[in-house]
Amino acid sequence: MNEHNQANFEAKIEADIFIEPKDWMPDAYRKNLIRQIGQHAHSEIIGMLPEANWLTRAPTLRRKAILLAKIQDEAGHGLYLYSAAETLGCTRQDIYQKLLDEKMKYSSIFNYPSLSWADIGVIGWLVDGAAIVNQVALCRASYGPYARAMVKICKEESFHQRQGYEAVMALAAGTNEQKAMLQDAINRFWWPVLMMFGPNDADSPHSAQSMAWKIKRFSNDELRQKFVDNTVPQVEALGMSIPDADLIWDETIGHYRFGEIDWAEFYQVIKGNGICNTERLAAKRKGWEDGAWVREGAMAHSHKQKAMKSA
Ligand code: FAQ
Repeated sequence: MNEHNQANFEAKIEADIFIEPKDWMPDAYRKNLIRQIGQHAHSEIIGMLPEANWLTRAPTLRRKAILLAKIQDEAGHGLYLYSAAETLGCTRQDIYQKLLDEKMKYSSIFNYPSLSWADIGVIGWLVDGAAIVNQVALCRASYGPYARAMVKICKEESFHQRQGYEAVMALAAGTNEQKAMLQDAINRFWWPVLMMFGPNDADSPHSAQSMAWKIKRFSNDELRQKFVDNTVPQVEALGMSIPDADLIWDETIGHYRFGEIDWAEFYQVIKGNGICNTERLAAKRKGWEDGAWVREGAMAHSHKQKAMKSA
């Protein structure tokens, strides 16, 4: 029976037929998906924090309304992804608790502070830009609920990326002070954004199996390269520079070559030792505790409704 199930699963993967929640799947496939989708969901909601830091200080009402809408979108992305993870048999409460207990990760990028208004433009442009490159590939992930969630998320991320670029274009066309603020934000975010794609392929423990299962369609290095190739011309169009002395266009391969990422920094950040790790988790723990009365109220309401229906 198990052999038949395994063969059926492999045939679907081979034929690019989505695996759906009620289909048989290997335990390791399920576990790996809960890990990746859960961490992805956590990233979306932790990612709200650096942007929320600037909500009260957005320079105009228009910028504030856009930022508010973007942050709400990120909450929505978290909800789609927690729901997708739940279709695999975990509970939202369990994986959320694992985030709070530091047993599950979230994207390294959100452990860097948002120090200036330019950071908000750069987060929309570069962070969402990197997220799109990664997530467009995930629209064809082999697990149906994950792939479908990604389609809607990518549409919204495209809006985020465009609004970010529009915000940095305004700064790039502004005063010398505004230009300097933008350059400083690019300098601080460039390398952490490249780290979003994960370790080099040779050091990525999950990649080979995730590629074989078609959860990942492109490797970490392939997606990072695609992001660099897409983004360098955008930086040039702004009249800004990239903080990488080794960055050059290589005509022979048709790609940019770029310098070595500081992997020691990356591993420190994902171990919990980044600039903002403690602050981010403290904010989430406080939110969870402060929201206890809402959960209790919702449960009491639900019990009351059930009792009324069965009466
Ligand atoms: N940060 O073997 P691999 C966004 C971990 S959404 C932290 O290569 P994998 C939208 C990895 O989990 C951004 N940890 O792993 C937004 C694993 O640890 P584990 C989030 C990282 O899974 C914008 C270990 O290292 N996007 O930004 C990172 O095959 C603005 C070994 O790595 C996603 O999550 C990292 N950067 O590949 C929101 C996309 N990289 O689990 C708000 C979905 C690696 O063994 C504001 N995820 N690790 O303890 C993926 O595509 C993959 O999970 C990768 C990593 C590519 C991130």
